[in-house]
Amino acid sequence: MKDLTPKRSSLDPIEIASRDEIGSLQVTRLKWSLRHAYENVPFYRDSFDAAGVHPDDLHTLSDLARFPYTVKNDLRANYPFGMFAVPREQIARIHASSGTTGQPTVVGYTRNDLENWGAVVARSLRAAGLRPGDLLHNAYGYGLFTGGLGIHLGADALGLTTVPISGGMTPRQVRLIEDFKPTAITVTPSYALSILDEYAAQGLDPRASSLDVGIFGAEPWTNAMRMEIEQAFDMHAVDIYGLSEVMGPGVANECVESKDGLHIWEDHFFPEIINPETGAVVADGEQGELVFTSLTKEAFPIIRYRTRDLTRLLPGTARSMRRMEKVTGRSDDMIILRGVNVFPTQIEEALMSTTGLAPHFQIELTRPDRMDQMRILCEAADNSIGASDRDASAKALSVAIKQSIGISVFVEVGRVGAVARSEGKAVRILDKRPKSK
Ligand code: DLL
Repeated sequence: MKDLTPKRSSLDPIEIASRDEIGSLQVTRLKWSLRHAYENVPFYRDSFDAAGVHPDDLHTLSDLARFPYTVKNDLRANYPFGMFAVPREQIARIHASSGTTGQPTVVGYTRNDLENWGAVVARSLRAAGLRPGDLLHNAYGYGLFTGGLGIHLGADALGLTTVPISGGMTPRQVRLIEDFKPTAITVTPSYALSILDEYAAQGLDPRASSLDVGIFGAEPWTNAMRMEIEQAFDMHAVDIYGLSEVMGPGVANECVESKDGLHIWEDHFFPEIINPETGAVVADGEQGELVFTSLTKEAFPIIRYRTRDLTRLLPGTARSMRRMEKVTGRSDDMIILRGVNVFPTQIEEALMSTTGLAPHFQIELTRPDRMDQMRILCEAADNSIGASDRDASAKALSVAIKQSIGISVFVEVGRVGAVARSEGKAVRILDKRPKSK
């Protein structure tokens, strides 16, 4: 793999500024953001008033803990434009979450917001090893989802040549990678695996492709998956994180030279980790739920937003800004199986350590006889693997899961193609348990 470490002189000065400098910028910006939200969004005025706090009460970063949290339901309750802090005419762009569970969540950006978004995504792509003139194959979905258009903004800001292919039509993805010879691909890790399958289907060698780096996010993925993808494509695989409510992709990104967690672009997004049960802020280094406050957003300021993503904060390494560890999962995706907490990422890790299996999987939950059961649907690495070897792999995986997580599960290993493929975010959990009333 190529050394893609960016030149220090190409970084934004704030990326390598002292902690004092970053902290004082954050205090100044936080004061602005709290006031902006309070004065322009009735929801924030009401919620601050109800909590008995005022933007003037913030003097240091730790004072932020006195302010109330914002949750997804607050955004839903203010559908569609109630959380906007500027008149609708000043909104340059609207994105929305797919809203699988009812009301979609709508977010907006002013022109300045789009510029800042482009700047943090450009910073993310540069951290991943890209430089002006590189060719990018952008396979995140374009549309209301922030992935495609968000990456595109950053690619423009960095000066890349962008192929806005979006997700889907997998044979064409391979064709254009082979013909256009991109340096990098931006895509969900699960869709990268579908593209990898298509390489095999076309009898092409992915290691011979032009790709030097893949920038993967929008869903949890493990270091074991990183190794698998890096090995398969002979390229770097780095993690990009973000969420629509806070901006979109580019809230945090891994540096290609260290790959040790994602540096949070703390000059725009202030992170906290809280205990999800008590709501108390926990110290850096401790696991919990990630909470973000925007520092510069005009159209859609977001104060202490509970992301439901579980991780921990770590000190800076390749950059001065703090890192978040790879996300373990969302609290909503945590399965409690007979009293044991399980995340799909733990299943992924066990799967990757078992031989003879492809990296695709789904988790099916059922409740026969009032007891929850978990079935892991996965598939053989290739079709030359016969039924008895597939059974042996199934056994090996259930033993690995029993040993590492402590739960008994059924494993079904099908032939190649048995598991539904993703073109964007993978659906990991099929919950077939009766809905509790
Ligand atoms: O997924 C933004 C994005 C697009 C990030 C492309 C990276 C690349 P949403 O659709 O609002 O936005 O979903 C946000 O996805 O709260 C996490 O649960 C999950 N997520 C995003 N990035 C990662 C990641 C985009 N790198 C939700 N690792 C977040 C784990 C991630 N989970």
